[in-house]
Amino acid sequence: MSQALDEIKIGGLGASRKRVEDSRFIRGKGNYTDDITLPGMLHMEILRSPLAHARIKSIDTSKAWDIPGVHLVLTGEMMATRNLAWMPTLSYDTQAVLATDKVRFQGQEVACVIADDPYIAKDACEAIDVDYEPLPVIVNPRQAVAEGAPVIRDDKESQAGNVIYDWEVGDKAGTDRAFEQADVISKLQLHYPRSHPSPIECCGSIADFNRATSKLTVYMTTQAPHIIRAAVALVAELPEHMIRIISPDIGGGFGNKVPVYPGYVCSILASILLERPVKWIEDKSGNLISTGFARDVYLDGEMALRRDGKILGVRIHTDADHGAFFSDAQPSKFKIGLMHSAFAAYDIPAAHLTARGTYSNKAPGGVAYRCSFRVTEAMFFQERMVQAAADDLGMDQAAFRRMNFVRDEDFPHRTPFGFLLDSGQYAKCLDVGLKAIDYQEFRREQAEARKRGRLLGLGISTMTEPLGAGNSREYDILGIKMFDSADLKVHMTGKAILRTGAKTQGQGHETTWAQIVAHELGIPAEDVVVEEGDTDTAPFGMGTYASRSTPVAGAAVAMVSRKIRAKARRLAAHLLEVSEEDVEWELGRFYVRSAPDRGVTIQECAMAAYSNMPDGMEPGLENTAYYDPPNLTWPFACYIVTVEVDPETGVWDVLKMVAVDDCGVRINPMIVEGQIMGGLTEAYAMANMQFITFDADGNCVGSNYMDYLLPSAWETPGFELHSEVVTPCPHHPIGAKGIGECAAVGGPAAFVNAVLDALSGTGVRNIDMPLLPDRVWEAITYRRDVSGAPPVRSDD
Ligand code: MCN
Ligand code: CUM
Repeated sequence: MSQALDEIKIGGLGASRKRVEDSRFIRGKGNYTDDITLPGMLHMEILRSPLAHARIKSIDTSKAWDIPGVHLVLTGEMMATRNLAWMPTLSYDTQAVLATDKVRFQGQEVACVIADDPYIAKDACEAIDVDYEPLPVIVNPRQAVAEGAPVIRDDKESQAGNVIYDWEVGDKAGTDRAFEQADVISKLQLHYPRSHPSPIECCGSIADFNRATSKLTVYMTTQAPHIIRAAVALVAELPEHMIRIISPDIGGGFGNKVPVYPGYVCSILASILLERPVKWIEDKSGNLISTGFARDVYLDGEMALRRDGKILGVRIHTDADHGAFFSDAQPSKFKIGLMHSAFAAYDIPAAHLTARGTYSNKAPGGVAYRCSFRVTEAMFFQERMVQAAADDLGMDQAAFRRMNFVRDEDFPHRTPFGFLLDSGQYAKCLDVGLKAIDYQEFRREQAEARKRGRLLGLGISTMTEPLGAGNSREYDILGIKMFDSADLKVHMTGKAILRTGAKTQGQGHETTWAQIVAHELGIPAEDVVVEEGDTDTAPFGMGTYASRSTPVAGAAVAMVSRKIRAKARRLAAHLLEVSEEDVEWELGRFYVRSAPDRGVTIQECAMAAYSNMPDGMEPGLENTAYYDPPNLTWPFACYIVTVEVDPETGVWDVLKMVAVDDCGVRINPMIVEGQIMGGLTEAYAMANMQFITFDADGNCVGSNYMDYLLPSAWETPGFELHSEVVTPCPHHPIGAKGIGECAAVGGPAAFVNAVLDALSGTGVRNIDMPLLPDRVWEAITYRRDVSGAPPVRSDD
């Protein structure tokens, strides 16, 4: 007689449980870095360079020191005396903390003032006199490698020009052969513009050095607190056990809060020097102009095709503009992130990728913005290229994809670049999408509308994405292996606290991790409190990015719960006075196999762990699991958009968008849908309106919300989501795959493909994002491709 609990009722796997964190967020009771005030706290502001490239002739801080309420003025020269003027980046480069010799991008940190309040500090920044000698400016890779180009990184002895790396992966000879055999060769070139994660909360930190205890506590906006602790220990040469990093509530990260920024370092040094807490909170333009840029790559590819539509091979070349410092957070084996995940969803015999990275006079870029290390660029190019190739062959978009997909029976599938795809049902996802958009009917309407001069278009984007950075054999950041952890303590009354090495920034870990515990142990989710982000209490982990939390930390949550269950089983056997082999488990309860009525609940086992354990058993019911995943997880998505383009104005409207996401088992379907809708909104923004670029002088266009547009509910189209395709991840303990970035990665190509489909027959192959009305209008009117690469043309 089964007494198993109803999993959905206890908030287990598959329950659309309301987010527990929202009860504080929607009441305005969140605890963000800027909400924290410590006794005696001072405030720091940063002086930034107005110029993109200039030699610093002198910095006069005397007037700033004279302002009442100013406690400290930091310059690069002072930082240098402590060996802190430069810091290492996550890609084995160096980055200026405060400029000493030159400024290398507009918005670069030049000096800091620490004062009684932020207003005094800001005024004092303005009182600092910096004498700059302007230098020629580089804003794109073409200029970077031009003859006679100024060397941006003349601080590095080994650096002759502006090239950071030349890198390649894949099979060159095999790919060349594929091209020799091709009936048709299809080509495409485009620029994926710089974009910015732009979380609502800017970056910030409060450093609190206590001389009496020698302990440094830093509250800060970081997605990876343990990595920061290691970085502070190594850079500032402080003992690691005397450093405590606390990431409180984070108002959105989206990748912006992975890197180490100069502001963090300066606030730490200031607190050490002044022996008082020092708070730095970035302002919006500081955030937009200097932190966490993504993309900015030029992609140039070609596809070898057989007449019947079979893809024989692909070549891709990327030119990446990294800005003044190469600071990408990415696995150290790869120079251009996981760009070589491009075309993974398609069964392609041969592929070759070359990549060149260059410096420019722009803020350090290459941070992943809602993308697992350059996957966004890879999938965007893939889906634009696939559309172009189908068009060149005169083939149907959907049929071309279906013909080339990796088939269900071919998993695990090795891509030509070496990734191992775990599982998927690609054709099924596509079919669900085509049905939902009513594909044949739309094509008929489109042809009808054409006759009357109306431009309708349909864009498809289908992709699989590598999510969940680990396994430790292949993935590391600065040599630190990528795994993650969970620590579960079950108290005697059966309530529990769970901590992981991940760090939620809005994804809802406090809700979903408890659901995994509920699924594994039958402890109701509401009885499990989840805590992340404090290095003094959380087990070591690599943090949250690359949608790695569910694939790695989430797996650790399942594994630690299973360890707890194993001990609880021994306690149950003791309580039931039978041997362990005679004990069976059902959700929340152990029972005697031969007498199912005789059982004990997990809560009774918890009580026994503290009050009635068998002789020789270690008391308590706690454990920790470190999880090193065997592979990445490979979710699949099919996004289809229909649009109407106004030929008079170039304005385009979304008629309908459908999204079919297969992320394996969904822990919390409502949260997954929220992740998809948020990602599609960002995808729409990138395709339609977001514009961070640079004029010829290196002035950043888009350092404010008048120029860099965030879509509101008013602009954002409706999305129709489909969840019927579920391919459990074969190597994840609960079958889940990551989802946090899929829609932002796969979405943009669907919009762009739709607009270009509306323009089919005009000869226009490409319009660079964002597809602003004037660009679309120009393409329609002059029947030519439109590039958005900097310098922006208005300043040509
Ligand atoms: N989930 C689930 N079932 C699955 C997969 C995920 O229920 N099969 C749930 C997870 O438990 C988690 C959420 O969905 O609550 C996202 O999970 P996952 O895909 O593991 O991604 P992460 O938690 O690692 O989040 C990182 C990802 C990244 S890298 C960016 S960038 C991004 C994103 O999440 N930044 C975000 N989504 C964001 N959402 C918000 N609100 N704020 C951000 O800063
Ligand atoms: Cu890639 S942006 Mo997220 O990985 O934090």
